[in-house]
Amino acid sequence: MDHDEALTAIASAPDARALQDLRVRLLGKKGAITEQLRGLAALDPEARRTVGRELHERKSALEAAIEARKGALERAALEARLAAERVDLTLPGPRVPAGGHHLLTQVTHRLLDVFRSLGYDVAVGPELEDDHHNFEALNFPPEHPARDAQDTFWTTDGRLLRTHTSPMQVRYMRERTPPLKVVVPGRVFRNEAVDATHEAQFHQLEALVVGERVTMADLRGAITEMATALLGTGTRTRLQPSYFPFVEPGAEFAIWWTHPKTGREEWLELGGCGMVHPNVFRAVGYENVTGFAFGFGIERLAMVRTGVTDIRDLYRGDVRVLEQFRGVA
Ligand code: FA5
Repeated sequence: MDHDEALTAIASAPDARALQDLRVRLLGKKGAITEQLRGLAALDPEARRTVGRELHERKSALEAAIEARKGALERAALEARLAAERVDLTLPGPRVPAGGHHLLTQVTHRLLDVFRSLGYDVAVGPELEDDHHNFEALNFPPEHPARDAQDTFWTTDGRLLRTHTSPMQVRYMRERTPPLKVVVPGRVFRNEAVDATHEAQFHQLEALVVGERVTMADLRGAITEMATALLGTGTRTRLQPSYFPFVEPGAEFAIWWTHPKTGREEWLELGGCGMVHPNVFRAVGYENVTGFAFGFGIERLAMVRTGVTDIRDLYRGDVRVLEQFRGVA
């Protein structure tokens, strides 16, 4: 290979390995140029100078060509890699699925909207309660059989997970002076044999109104207004006598509605209500006032509105169940 052929071979070496082979063949210990340089020794001084200069020039030219080709190959490799790894910043990003509120949260928000629009304050209370607020001050004396209906979980220091939202009646009244109107949403607990309609933890909404000459008619009106706001004008409500130690008289209330699945019209029993018992007012130091209270299960309302038949489905955390209820309440 003469000098020009060598330069052409270098300039068209397809990759680093081919280039390295050429370097060895031309400039290595046994390379063509090296051999020729070694041959200089046999020449006379005059020829050695001219041939030697020429050989060194060629050697430098070959080295420069090899470096240039090496640089070109490296640049080409880098460009190929950049092209392969190219990111198109104008592509739309991966879709993040939009979250949503749990059905129970939606129903709770809807209820709070209704009561706020009726002028009620919204308050929340502790889930870990004491016997005094959950029972005593609500006129459940120790050993009273009504306690059995609300068996719950106790801590070793004698406190308990509240069985209903009614203890907030006591806490709220102690912190205010009448007149007052408040609703209390919250989680409650019972030592329950769990089945399709009973969970060991569920949610209630409590309402309490206290003032001068608050009557049972006001209670009826408040329940009807809530039912109307939820289900539309003309919704009928019903009170049936019942017993809770902290109200007298006490009742269960129901609303007349059309079941969304069966299409049947029927009474939907929601919860308990009544006029605040004088012993409860005594416990919070209120005099010369009357009031009403009602409380009901939020799961119950959510289930009948959506056709969920097993309360446990609301707590399984299975998105296939829950995502059916985006924006239903
Ligand atoms: C009470 O808890 C009273 N505090 C309600 C009340 C408030 C009466 C103010 C008078 C004045 P009761 O134990 O009936 O009442 O429960 C009320 C509602 O909670 C029931 O109607 C039902 O809808 C719901 N509920 C009760 N137990 C469970 C349970 N284990 N799982 C799901 N929901 C339940």
